[in-house]
Amino acid sequence: AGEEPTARYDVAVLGAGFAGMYMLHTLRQQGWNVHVYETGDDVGGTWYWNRYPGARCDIESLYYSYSFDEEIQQTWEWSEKYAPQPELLQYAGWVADRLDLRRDISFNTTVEHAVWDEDATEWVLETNGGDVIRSRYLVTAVGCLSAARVPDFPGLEHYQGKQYHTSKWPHEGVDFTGQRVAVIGTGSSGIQSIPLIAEQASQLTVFQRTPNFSIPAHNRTLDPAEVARVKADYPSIRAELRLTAGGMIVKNPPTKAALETPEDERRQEFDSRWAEGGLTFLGGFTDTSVDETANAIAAEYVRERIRDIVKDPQTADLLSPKDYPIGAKRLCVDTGYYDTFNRDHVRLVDLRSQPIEEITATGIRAGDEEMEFDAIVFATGFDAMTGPLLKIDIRGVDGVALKDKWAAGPRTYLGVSTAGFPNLFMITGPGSPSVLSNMLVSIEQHVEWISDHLNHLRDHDLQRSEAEVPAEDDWVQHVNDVASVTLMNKAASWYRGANIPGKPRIFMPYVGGVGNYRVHCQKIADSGYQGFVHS
Ligand code: NA7
Repeated sequence: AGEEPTARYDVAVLGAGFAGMYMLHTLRQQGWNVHVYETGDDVGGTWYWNRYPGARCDIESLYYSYSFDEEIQQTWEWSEKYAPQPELLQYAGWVADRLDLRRDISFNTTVEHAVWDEDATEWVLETNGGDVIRSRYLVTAVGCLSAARVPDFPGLEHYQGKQYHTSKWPHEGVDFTGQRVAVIGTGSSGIQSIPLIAEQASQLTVFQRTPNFSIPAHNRTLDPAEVARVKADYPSIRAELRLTAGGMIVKNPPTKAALETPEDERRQEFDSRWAEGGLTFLGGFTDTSVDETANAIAAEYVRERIRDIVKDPQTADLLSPKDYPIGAKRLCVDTGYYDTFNRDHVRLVDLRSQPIEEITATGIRAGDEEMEFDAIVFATGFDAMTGPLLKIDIRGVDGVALKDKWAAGPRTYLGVSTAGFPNLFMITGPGSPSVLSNMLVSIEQHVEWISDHLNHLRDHDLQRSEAEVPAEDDWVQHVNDVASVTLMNKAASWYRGANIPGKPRIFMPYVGGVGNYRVHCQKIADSGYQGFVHS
């Protein structure tokens, strides 16, 4: 810590995705000396990394976009209902140009260590290039799904073919024409990429451990009249979104319970939501996310649709989730996923009956069967929420490592700070709604709340802010309590760390809704930041 720093800032921000970009802009406008460190060679975060075929947002583009700048939201033109990855990346770049963000971002730079220096009331950061940076405040904008994970299949190192992880996709793209391709994993990334990989591959084998519920996207080009209507009404729509549960527009929000609705009417409701498509499929009834019987009715409806689409009954059955409630994992949104399994050159391998024993030099041995592949695509997900933070060696008061403090699961106050780590603020951290919401809504709220907090400190001539343990304990308890009244705890999901062997099983995001969360955070701010010690 005695080393001469390469640079000194008021605020260092880690990550130049939508969160880091807005954090930089906001603080810079408010007169802070702020700098961003980004591993990639440009802005965009999630949309910079996830370049696999079919990568697309599952929130409608008109709402998955910044709302803080009227000119930005009026000027940018979205082409489709659900924006494809290249367009989202282009949007991020365009915003960075307009706001001249890149001049305060160091690209190709990863902060590997962040050590709190109590005497100086500063963070001391060290990058992969060996630069040492001192900053009073540290804001993480590292995302929730950015620590990619390839399971350690035996023999992986011997494989001679090409291998890809969906979130580390080559920038030049991949041509699978004429190749025998394996895709391992059937989460959103698998479900979006499989139909497109099938278009090219001569043979496609999908390795599924757990089937997901997927709802058709019914993606389409946006109708200019609809865009004009939304844009004319943006301020009020955005204000409304901020107070919803998920930061999404739910058409005809639910007024009735599925269990109290006659069967034909219930079916009509599901039919119309299926025809509309997308994440709000479960938005028809008040009880599907809390009542197991109501939930089972919705789940059976989707299984029926799968049986309608997939011609081979055994494949249809394997693709049908049966052992967890619908919605307990984020719904997938697809274009032609189930139908892809009707193609002669596409095969589904069920890992429950035929587990992967080994990756060989030429392919995969599953059960007793040895298969050859020219390429393996790992659509195996992420070490979610805590992974991106714990990749960084963060040490707080008395040198305590964040990974040790969180050994039994993440503990935060409001999802934004953690006791023992003063002047560290997390955007979309564990304990915040983040991954359960429209990320842009969550990001804007966090950025504004954090900057208000920093401005409060500056205005009162204070330099140090730390969450108190009792406030943190209460928040962790509250996050658990609200999760336990839903059915969200009933699936082995990455929300609970269940995809990573040995990771503590704690429900990480806050299910109370972005609206309630926002009101609560505002109350804390208005109280002069109750639960924080300022000095
Ligand atoms: P997900 O949703 O975590 O999906 C990962 C998939 O990989 C899932 O089907 C997993 O099966 C499978 N997986 C993980 N580990 C293994 C092993 N060891 N063997 C076989 N299969 C495995 O990640 P995505 O990238 O698809 O999507 C992440 C989020 O991005 C998504 O929720 C949206 O919010 C956007 P499992 O279910 O664990 O049995």
